[in-house]
Amino acid sequence: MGVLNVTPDSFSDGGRHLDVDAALAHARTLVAQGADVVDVGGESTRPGAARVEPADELRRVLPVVRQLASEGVRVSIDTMNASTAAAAVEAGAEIVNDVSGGLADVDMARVVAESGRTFVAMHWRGRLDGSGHAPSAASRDYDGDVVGTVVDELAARVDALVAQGVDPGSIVLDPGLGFSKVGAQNWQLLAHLDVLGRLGLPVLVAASRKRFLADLVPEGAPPADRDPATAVVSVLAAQADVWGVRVHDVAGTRAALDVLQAWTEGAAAPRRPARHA
Ligand code: PMM
Repeated sequence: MGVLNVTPDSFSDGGRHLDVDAALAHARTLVAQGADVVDVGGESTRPGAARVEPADELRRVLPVVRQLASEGVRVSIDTMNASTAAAAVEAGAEIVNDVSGGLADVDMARVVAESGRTFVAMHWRGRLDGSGHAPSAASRDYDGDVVGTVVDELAARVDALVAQGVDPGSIVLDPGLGFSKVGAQNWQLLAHLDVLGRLGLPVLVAASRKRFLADLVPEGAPPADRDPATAVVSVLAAQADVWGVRVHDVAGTRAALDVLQAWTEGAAAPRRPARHA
């Protein structure tokens, strides 16, 4: 899954048309590099980021979603707003990706249930204080077991979504790396993806360029310098049998996954019996 952020700071080349054209060009590059899905988002969810009016979000993402879908690209809409999700699905989006897992908008579950689309439900303890995204320090308290707690909270989310009519077969779970988690907690979640997998639903991993990878590169390095680390996470996540990885650098992750594929085929190739074990 390639990330396409259609926010003012991502394609800041002036007029709307240029923005849409630049977004489409980037999306096509992601597909050419091997993305199976393009995840289109119009609201930054970084801590401290201001909320975006649903109407503004929709203006940003809808032309992009519609055009990409018409070109046969599999589109995911990254939104916490049910109205945006509904319009994007109408325009051809096949996946709804909600970092709040349906918690931020009471109408999201209904929209997803009615659409029958795949729903990515991320683990979220976010707090929206009216003006923006404001995670509290308390939201990072997992009583000593981040893995068990996140899995329990996602299981409860699945139950609530299903009770609201969402087909359990359409749900993909995401541990929410970087959202109300400190560095080490992200690594614990990654190292125990199997525990999340025991809920029996597909898993999406979205580690790309996140803060917790910054410790692995020289201090002050730009976020794109986290791409090699992201690609390694993608390989390890693939080995843990996840459904998908959401990344900015599709080319790097694709190459890394191709290595894993070739390696796996090498391992499976027949050999003459018993010269070297
Ligand atoms: N992270 C961001 C945005 N959307 N969606 C899912 N499912 N999981 C995530 O962890 C996630 C997301 C953070 O913003 P970015 O676009 O800068 O990566």
